[in-house]
Formats: sequence, C-alpha cells, structure tokens
Amino acid sequence: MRPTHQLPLMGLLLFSLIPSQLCKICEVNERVHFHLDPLLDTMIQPKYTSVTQTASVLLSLRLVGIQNQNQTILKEFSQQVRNTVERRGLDLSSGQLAMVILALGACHTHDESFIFNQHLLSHLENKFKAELENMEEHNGNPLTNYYQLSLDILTLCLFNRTYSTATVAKLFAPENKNYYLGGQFSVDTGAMAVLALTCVSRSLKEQPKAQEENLQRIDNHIRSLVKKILSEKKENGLIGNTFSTGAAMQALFVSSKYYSESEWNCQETRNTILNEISQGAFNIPAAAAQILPALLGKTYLDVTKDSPCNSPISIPVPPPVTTSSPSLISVHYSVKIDQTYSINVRVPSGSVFLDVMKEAQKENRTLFRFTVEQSEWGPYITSVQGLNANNNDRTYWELLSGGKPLSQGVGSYVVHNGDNLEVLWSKY
Ligand code: B12
Repeated sequence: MRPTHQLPLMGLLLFSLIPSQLCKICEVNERVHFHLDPLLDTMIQPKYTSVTQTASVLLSLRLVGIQNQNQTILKEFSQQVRNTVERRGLDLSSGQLAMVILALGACHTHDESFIFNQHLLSHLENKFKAELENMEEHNGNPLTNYYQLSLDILTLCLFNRTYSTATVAKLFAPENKNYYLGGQFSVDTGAMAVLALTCVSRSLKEQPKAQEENLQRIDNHIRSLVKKILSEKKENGLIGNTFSTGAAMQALFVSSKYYSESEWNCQETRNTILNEISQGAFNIPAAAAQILPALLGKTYLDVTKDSPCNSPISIPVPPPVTTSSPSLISVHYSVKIDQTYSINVRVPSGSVFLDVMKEAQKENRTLFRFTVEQSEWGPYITSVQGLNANNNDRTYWELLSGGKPLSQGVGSYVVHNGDNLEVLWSKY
C-alpha cells in the first residue's frame, strides 16, 4: 500500500482562515494545493486497464488545468483513449462513450477534431436512442443506468447536439425508479442528472423561443433532485458517502439558486474530504478523478467553456513504496443465492476481497468460481457459480462484510482477520 500523506493541523487551521468570499464554491486555496498531491499521485499511472478509467482521469486533469505543465502525460492518456476508440469502435456503453467525448473535448485541444472525424457525437445519439428503446421493452430499465443516461444528455447538450427536451423532462422526473439503487436514492446518479438538466435548462434559456413548459418542468426536477441530494448530507459534511461527495459538490455548485446558504456548509464538506484524502480514502484513480475537479471549484459543465483550463497545479514526485513481508490472516467467505455456500480461507495480511475470492475458487471451483469485468473502479463481479448479473432484471452481486454492504469493490476492500465476507445475489 502507498503511504498516506497526513493532513497537518496547520493545514486545517489555514482552511478555516480562508475568507468566506473565496469559498463561494469553496475551492482549495492555492497555498495549500499540496494537500491534493495524493490525488495526483494516484492518477498518474503509466497504463490503465479500462477506457473509462483513462477517460475520467484525463477529464479530471484537463478540467483542473494541468495540461500546460505536463503535456507528455496528458498526451499519453489522450492517445490511449483514442487508440481504444479506434480499436473497440462502438463496443462501448453509452456512458463510456460520453465520458470519452467529455475527456477528449475538454479544454479545446486537438482532440476535438478526433471527436468530429470519428462521428462520436452521432454514435452517442444512437446509443442514447438504444437506451430509450431498451427502457420501453424492459419495464423502464435502461441498457446501463441513469448515471450513464445523465452523462449522455450532459455530453449531447454541451456539444450542442439534438435531443428531445420533452423526453428529457419526462425521463428525468425525480420519482423515476432509476434514481434508486437497492431502494436507496443514489446521490451519484442524482448529482449527474442535476449537471445534465442544468446544461439543458441553460441552453433552453438561451434560445429565442424558449419551450416554457419543458423548461419549467426541468427546473422543477433540478429543485427536487437538489433537495434529495441535500437530504443525504451527513453530520460530517459528506453527501451520500465519501465517493459520491465529489459529484454532489459539482451539482450543488451549479444549482445554488435552489437552496439557501444555511442548507449546505461547503467548507465543512471540503474539509472532511481533505481529511479523507490524507487518510488514503481516494487511493484508486476513479475515486481521485471524481473528487479533484470539485475541490478546485470545477464542474463537468466547464468542459466546453472558452477560457483555457489553466492552473498552477503540478504533478508531484511519487513517494517511495515501502514493503514488509505479510503474515497470514483467516477470513470466512460465503456465496449466497437461495442457499449459502461457505468456506474459511487464509490469505496474506493486506489482501483485498478479490484475493479471498481467488483463494476460495482455487479450493472449490464448482462453488466459488466467478468472473470479473474491468471497470473504472477496478474489477466488477459479473458472475458467481455461473449466475450472471443482468441490467434488464436489475440483478447484481452485492458485496457485504459482517452483513453490511461495502462501499468499495473487490479490488479495493482490504480484508481483516476474522472478517465475515459475503457475495449476495441481489436486486437493486
Ligand atoms: C450504477 C451503479 C451500480 C449498478 C451497476 C449496474 C448497472 N445497472 O449499471 C449496481 C447497483 C449493480 C452497482 C453495484 C455496486 N456498486 Co456501484 N455504482 C453505480 C454508479 C451509480 C454508476 C456507475 C457507472 O455507470 N459509471 C459510468 C460508466 C461510464 O463507467 P463504467 O466503468 O463503464 O461503469 C461500470 C462500473 O462502474 C460498474 N460498477 C458499478 N458499481 C461498481 C462498483 C465497483 C467497486 C466496481 C469495480 C464497478 C462498479 O458498473 C458500471 C456499468 O457497467 C456508480 C457511481 C459513480 N460515481 O461512478 C456507483 C459506484 C461505482 N458503486 C459503488 C459500489 C461500492 C458498488 C458495490 C461494490 C456495492 C456493494 N456493496 O455491493 C457494487 C459492485 C459489486 C460487484 N458486483 O462488484 C461505489 C464504488 C466506490 C469505490 N470506492 O469503489 C460507487 C462510486 C457509488 C458510491 N458513491 O459509493 N453499482
């Protein structure tokens, strides 16, 4: 594991001294940018395994304006994204394609011509249509999810493409079931929808003949979603959980007219996040990439802004990695479908959930075999015992420890001696 950077007390004191007008969208003050080093350190890796990972890191670094000092790294990431698109063509989900377009389109670089030469926006329009068709055929379930449909609309809107405003107004009504995952309002999803709807609302207002009725409906959706997001605010200022707070902050930055100052203490949220950074909570690239823009006052709505993405942020020298020989720990692991299949396995300390699953699979392939897919957040469990997750049925493999759902995936969750781990066949 990488050593974490401790946030000194002095730093916290400095934050509380920043004048309040500077905190309008509470970005981290330039003098204390070094607290963001662990995020940059996590994001700068030579090669990523998933295109969404590379695209979301590229988008994040471009948005915060890193490109001027670190051309080589950003050129490398952009090349990796373009190569994948050329190789995989249309074999991307709608949201993956949207993410690719946002990353390549950010900050008006030469990559813009790639978007147009490859007709990526027309492809995205088609993929969005396919999402809608799937919803009609499968009880309102999209091919992917509402987080991705929001990314689709956000991208089409930012790049001035066509979409039906009436469809958007109907689709993104706050009572739609797709905002809920496992019965719980998904802050990430709601926040991404607020960004998309804000873009649509702003562009409607710029048109000479505004579609009053749709505009009104869309603005009401934003208001309700913002309310739901704020109702997920925790005592320490996090919104939803650690990993949804970045998207929530972006959504709240662009929708400040829908809530009063007393409803959100942005500085408190920011300080809690900085503390979490110092504890290593954002030690995977997706997590780092999703929190960084908000900490520097940027949102995905800035992607096509005219002002150049410039800032004095530079990439830190990575700290040396220290290793020590691990001892063995013992954990209990179960697969739950209609029956429970359990095993005790021993793994080296510092192992992650995935190591436990591999060990169990080694000992009994029939009961513990599984498959994974590489995603932005690392390995995603797609099947266990040959039983596949399916978006049309809203089924998935849920991860739990001690009976509680985990907020990390199998590639990140570090297991402890005596843990009671489960993968549970669930519906969201
Ligand atoms: C939709 C969604 C789901 C859906 C995915 C199915 C579907 N219909 O698309 C469901 C509800 C099934 C789900 C499950 C889980 N999720 Co989820 N999910 C999301 C959400 C809201 C959007 C993902 C997305 O489409 N991204 C955009 C596309 C373009 O990128 P992508 O890489 O192609 O997306 C795929 C992966 O993200 C994958 N996926 C979804 N969740 C997770 C979680 C992990 C750990 C991994 C590796 C992959 C993964 O599904 C996406 C579609 O195929 C994100 C929010 C976010 N901020 O990203 C949370 C999010 C990624 N999920 C999260 C978590 C924790 C989980 C679970 C581990 C929860 C659990 N206790 O079981 C499980 C995954 C277990 C497994 N099988 O490996 C966390 C990850 C945090 C972290 N540090 O790792 C997030 C950030 C939510 C949060 N704020 O806590 N998720």
